[in-house]
Amino acid sequence: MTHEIAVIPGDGIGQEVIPAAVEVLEALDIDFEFVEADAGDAVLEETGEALPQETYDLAASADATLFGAAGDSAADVILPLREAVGSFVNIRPAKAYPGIDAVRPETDLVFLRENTEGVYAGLEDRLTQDVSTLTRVVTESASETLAEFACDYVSDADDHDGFTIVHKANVMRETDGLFRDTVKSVADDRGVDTDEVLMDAFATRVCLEPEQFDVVACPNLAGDVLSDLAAGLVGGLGLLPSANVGPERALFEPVHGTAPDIAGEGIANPAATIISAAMLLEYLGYEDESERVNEAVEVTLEEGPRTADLGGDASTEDVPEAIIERL
Ligand code: GGG
Repeated sequence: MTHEIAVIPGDGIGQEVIPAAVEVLEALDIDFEFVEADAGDAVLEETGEALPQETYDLAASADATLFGAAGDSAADVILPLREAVGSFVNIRPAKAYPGIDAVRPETDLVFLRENTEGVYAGLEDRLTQDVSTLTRVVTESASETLAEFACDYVSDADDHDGFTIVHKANVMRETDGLFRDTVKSVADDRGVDTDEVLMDAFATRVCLEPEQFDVVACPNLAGDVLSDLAAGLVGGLGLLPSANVGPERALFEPVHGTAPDIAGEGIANPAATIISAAMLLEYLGYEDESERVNEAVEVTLEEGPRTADLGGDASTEDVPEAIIERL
């Protein structure tokens, strides 16, 4: 059976890390049809549209999507693309790898980030020259959907013992109050253990003792920010993959953005995108291939070649070559 994979490199280093991940996927004996499409700042400048309709339609119909990075037009690119695949959760694992210099080598976390609402609902206004506003949306239904997913996620694997609800319900009483109460109530009904931590306290505690945490369910912005913080604990953003999962489709992307400071130099670390491709393989049912890619990435991170962000001098292209040799 052929799987259609939408490939959307986006801006900046997305143009470099996506071909590296596609190269690894092509090296596997799987019937993939890759269909490339444009999105982002460059296409916005050319056509006046950051996300052409055909790119949206492709993501909405492909079996899975591999996305690179969004720049200034992120709100008009990645948010609608997540909507195109119906994604309700952004899974962001953050773990330290053997041989990589990490601030906290004991880190092994998975963020389950609500992916449709919160402050990313797009409800912003400029009322006067002096005043701008943003409406934060939290619904019981989206919180329930995330909670059901979190319960399934921790129940499906042997190595998770419940999850942590991260919120700021002591200040955002209505919105995060609803989020916390709904997630807790679903977990209680399902017999899944939870604890809860205020998001500011979480930021400190995860830096000091990341081993206290495992699976974290949180609102949209908190998940975006706290996973970047966790990247700092494990060796940088070049190591964090993600999956935007919906009921029937999913989109996979590195957590990092466009990295304009190094874009075009051929030195970007493709590891996060290749690990995202391994998540895509698992999602489509290719568990063995996914494991093989993850193992080859781990060996390559440990033994090299490594890009400059990890202390090496390899080019972006050197990395998939080494991974493919080790598959
Ligand atoms: N590949 C990740 C990416 O493009 N990040 C840019 C960004 O601003 N993302 C916001 C988000 O993940 O919600």
